[in-house]
Amino acid sequence: MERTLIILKPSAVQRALVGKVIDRFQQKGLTIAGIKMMKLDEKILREHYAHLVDRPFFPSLVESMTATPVIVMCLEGRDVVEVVRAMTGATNSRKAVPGTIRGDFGMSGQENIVHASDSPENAIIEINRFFRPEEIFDYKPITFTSIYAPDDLA
Ligand code: IDP
Ligand code: MG
Repeated sequence: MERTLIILKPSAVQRALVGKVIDRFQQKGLTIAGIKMMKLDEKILREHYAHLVDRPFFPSLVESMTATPVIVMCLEGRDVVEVVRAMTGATNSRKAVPGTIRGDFGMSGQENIVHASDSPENAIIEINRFFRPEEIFDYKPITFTSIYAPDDLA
């Protein structure tokens, strides 16, 4: 089953939105395969945001992402990368559609509550960046057959 990497950013931690955001993913029917709190540093952020290191806002992004510990999660589900990106909404929270996490909880481009992997290939790289193999758990919740019909899994 496909997996994706989520970060509940310092904007979620500071504003006490951690439970609400996790609740959305669980209500959707996604499985938590891994979850922990960690403090990010500039080294890991230079890897994780390699596509942004030359942008003028990068120092501000590093400061923001290191302001508090974050919650990193590995979520599992059919097409989970695409499903979670749709739930997350546009990067700029002011442009994110209501009903999405950023659209409902944010007002900022930078302070946008949540990170989600943008492709299955990047999800694998990002999960390995933030989790050790033994921190990811392989299990099937008892609700599985009520979340998916056989043709969802074909
Ligand atoms: P994404 O998080 O929606 O995938 P990316 O373009 O990968 O968006 O950017 C990563 C993060 O960098 C964003 O979530 C946001 O926190 C920050 N960011 C992106 N563009 C800007 C900007 O123009 N100003 C300030 N922060 C930005
Ligand atoms: Mg991105």
